[in-house]
Amino acid sequence: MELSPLQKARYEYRPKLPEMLKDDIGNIKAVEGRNTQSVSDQEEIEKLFPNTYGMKEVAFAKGENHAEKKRQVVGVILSGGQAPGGHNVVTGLYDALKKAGKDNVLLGFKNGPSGLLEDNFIEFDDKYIDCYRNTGGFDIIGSGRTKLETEEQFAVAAEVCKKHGITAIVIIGGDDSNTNAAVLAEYFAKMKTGVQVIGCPKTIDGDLKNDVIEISFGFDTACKTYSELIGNIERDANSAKKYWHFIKVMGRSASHIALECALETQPNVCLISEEVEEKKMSLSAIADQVASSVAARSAKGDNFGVVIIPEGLIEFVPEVKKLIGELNDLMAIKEKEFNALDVWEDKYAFMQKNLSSESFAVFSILPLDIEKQLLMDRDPHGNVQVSRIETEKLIISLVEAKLKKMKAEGKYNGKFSALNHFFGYEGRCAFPSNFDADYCYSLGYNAFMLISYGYTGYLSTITNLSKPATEWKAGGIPITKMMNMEQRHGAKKPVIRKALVELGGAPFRYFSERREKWAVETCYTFPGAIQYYGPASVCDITTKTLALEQEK
Ligand code: FBP
Repeated sequence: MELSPLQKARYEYRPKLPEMLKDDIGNIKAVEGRNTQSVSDQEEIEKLFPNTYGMKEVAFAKGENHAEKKRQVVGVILSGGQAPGGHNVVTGLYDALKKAGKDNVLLGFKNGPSGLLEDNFIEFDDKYIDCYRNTGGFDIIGSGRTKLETEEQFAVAAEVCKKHGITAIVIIGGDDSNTNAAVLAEYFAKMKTGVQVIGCPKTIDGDLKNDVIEISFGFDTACKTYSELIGNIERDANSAKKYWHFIKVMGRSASHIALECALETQPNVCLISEEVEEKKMSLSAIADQVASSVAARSAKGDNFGVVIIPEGLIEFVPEVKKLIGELNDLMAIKEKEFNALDVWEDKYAFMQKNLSSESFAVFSILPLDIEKQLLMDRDPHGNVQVSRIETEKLIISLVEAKLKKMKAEGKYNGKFSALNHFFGYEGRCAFPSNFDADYCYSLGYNAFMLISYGYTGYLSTITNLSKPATEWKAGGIPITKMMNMEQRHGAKKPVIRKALVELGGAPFRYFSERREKWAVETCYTFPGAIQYYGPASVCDITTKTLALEQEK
């Protein structure tokens, strides 16, 4: 494989570890804290996890290692969407495991959780691992979205583990994958397989966070990648002074990415889905908000601007949420009947017949392309795939209609020429920033420490992240601590609570206190490309979201 100069240089980068993990593994001790309980629904969750509920928080510190010494055969799985730094979780895990014992083995299950069920893996060695250090992507073993959730699957997984003498499985995933990791850990404990399960918090979306997970890995790099591009577009807009750019950024549900990009680049408008839901804003109200910025800037002679739109927006607009809910249910029951229809007119008539009159009214005013996108294949959970809906084009068409009306009423007399962009996949496999490279390596290294001390059903945690890496703290938290009961596909299930943008939180407050000015004036800021070499003040900074959340 031919290597780029940066790739070669990044192979040499030595990720920073928290101080307590730097020592010889023989000098790292586990210190147990308080017993834990789930964030809510304690009784129900305790009943569902009799073997793994209520376990203690763990912190690592310098001191004599009192773990039982045994040969470890660990299997690792990358689950769900790619996130920068995933390779470093694997390399950190590998390095710790080999440091603890040369005959320890790391197996990588291929293409996500299905690799475990299909007994499809590779055994890592130094040569293979060294080709993936500090690089983006999940191509070291591939990823996938197969869910590990049924007893039949768990039984197959137990067989595969037994066959290879596997002592622990590390699942690198988001909220759903780590929920499944907890269920698998409980099953392995109940069946006395002796196989431990440890999770690592991954997702660019940033919605796997709580009082013990300060940030999920990949969020930092993905936001910096999108912010670089948005800053470049802002500069282009301010140079040419002739386009309004509508930029959708990824984030399946939560608007953390959109908000962080707005804090980095100060666009004219950034929509926040959680606010749209809270204020029950209709599509028309959203279009009004954008159109008023366009009109105010135009009145000053500025017929250009930048709008950031979170990927999940339309699912938070009450009227569209209702429509999507009905469509998901309809597709779950009548998908075959619908797919048998060839021409659009018949599909449209099918909708008219099967949707409620309110939802059909919303459906019928959407542009044709959006109507078609809403009817595309569902994801494995039966949900609409929002990354494939061109919300940015929908907003442009709604704003165009508003401005036309305003022009007719003599309230606007500018020029509106709009361009659309979608930044999502561009950021998921970028070379991890120094922050993500260090954080991920530490998460993987620390996952091995949890394994060596015999813990199961834990998530690897690295905290104090707004401080330099040497001051970071390493530990573990029982996954059940983060759970509550939620209605999922017609049944109540124990799940890790998804963290949406908090409207009372410091990042949103910072944004909302400034956005009126940004809407009218040109206040753009240009973060530029991620820097890997140079002063720490440029290379090691984390996100504004984390800095604001941890500001005391
Ligand atoms: P994860 O939650 O699995 O990390 O994935 C997040 C994400 O990148 C979302 O932002 C996006 O909506 C989705 O994946 C896209 O999924 P796919 O890769 O299947 O197109």
